Amino acid sequence: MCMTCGCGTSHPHSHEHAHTHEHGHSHGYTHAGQKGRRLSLEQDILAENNRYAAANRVAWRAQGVFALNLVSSPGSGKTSVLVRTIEALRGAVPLAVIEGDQQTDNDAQRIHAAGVPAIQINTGKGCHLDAHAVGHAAQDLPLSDGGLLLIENVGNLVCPAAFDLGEAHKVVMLSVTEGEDKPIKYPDMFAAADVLLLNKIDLLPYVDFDVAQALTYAHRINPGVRVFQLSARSGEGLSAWFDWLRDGVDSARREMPQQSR
Ligand SMILES: Nc1nc2c(ncn2[C@@H]2O[C@H](COP(=O)(O)OP(=O)(O)OP(=O)(O)O)[C@@H](O)[C@H]2O)c(=O)[nH]1
Ligand SMILES: [Mg+2]
Repeated sequence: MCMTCGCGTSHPHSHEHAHTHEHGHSHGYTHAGQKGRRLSLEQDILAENNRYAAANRVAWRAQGVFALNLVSSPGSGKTSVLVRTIEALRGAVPLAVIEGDQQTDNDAQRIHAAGVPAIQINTGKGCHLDAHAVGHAAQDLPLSDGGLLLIENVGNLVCPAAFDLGEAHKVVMLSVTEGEDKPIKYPDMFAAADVLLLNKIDLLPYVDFDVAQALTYAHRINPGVRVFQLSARSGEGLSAWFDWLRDGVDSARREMPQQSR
């Protein structure tokens, strides 16, 4: 079990054991003695994840691969935007996708149907991808140098914030059906992301969602976050997102070390 977020992820080489209380009931607080142990386990797990993430980052930089980690709550439209992105860039940019979900390979099938190689990582009880599993999946994917690697994380606005996968950028998605207060309720995720995709803007006439307020909250948490307002349904706003992706791919290719070319 992952002690960092309390989920059921089995992190490689972590050796923590379930602790049972003799009085046989669970409660929401931690005994003082356990607190130090829990903190050090969290640090170990994150440090180990960071080592794998650093190795992924080195490998992807050497290959000129532009890697993005897409995060949001369940159902914001991550896969829908990925399918639209594939339809727009396929043929012009080498593409591959890693899909994270607790169960099913539904999303990987949607990506395959769009004509791009995809690997599904099922996390079981885990609520986020980790750098070790993603590194292995990336090695198994056919992706040419200078390509775009899109990683869809498990739908969850909390746990994926702490786990670097080696990506160039975290991209957080918020849809207009979720409420404008999400950036201040889940600040870690919005602080960790370089890009915010505000999706489902086709629904704005039908929902109470204050775009200006949402963006004020997002910029309060993360003043530098880059925002794209878009709709995977209508296509509105997608071209600016595609341009940003093309620029990122071009930069990753330019920064590729000479000896790897
Ligand atoms: N109206 C509207 N619906 C959308 C849009 N984008 C996605 N949807 C719908 O939202 C639902 C969820 O979309 P997905 O793409 O599966 O969302 P997801 O974030 O990948 O979901 P998980 O992988 O389960 O976290 C589907 O019914 C989509 O058709 C959009 O821009 N507008
Ligand atoms: Mg999805």
